[in-house]
Amino acid sequence: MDKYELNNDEAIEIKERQTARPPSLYKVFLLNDDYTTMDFVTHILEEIFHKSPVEATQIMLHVHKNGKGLAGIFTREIAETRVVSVDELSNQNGFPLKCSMEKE
Ligand code: TYC
Repeated sequence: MDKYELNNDEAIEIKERQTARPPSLYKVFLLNDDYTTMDFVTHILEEIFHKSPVEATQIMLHVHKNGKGLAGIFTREIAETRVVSVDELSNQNGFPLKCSMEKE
């Protein structure tokens, strides 16, 4: 962003940054639990995270075995929206499925 200051009747341009900073990225992880069905987790990965059926199944099994797994990497607002969508769809279907967000 440029800033303009008046000095001796002249406008002096002060360059504060040469280039725009790229947005921070956030990892969204799905968390394992004992109650959500494997089918529902796979459905979430396909519908909310746009994974193929094969990849969705692989991620779901990874979460089931290891406790958590990467669903995707997004800018902050998109990551927050995905987390809320998982929460809403899980609640509507009576599952306790949760996800978490971590800044990269
Ligand atoms: N552990 C669950 C089961 O045995 C399946 C599951 C996988 C749940 C991934 C949540 O994020 C999850 N039914």
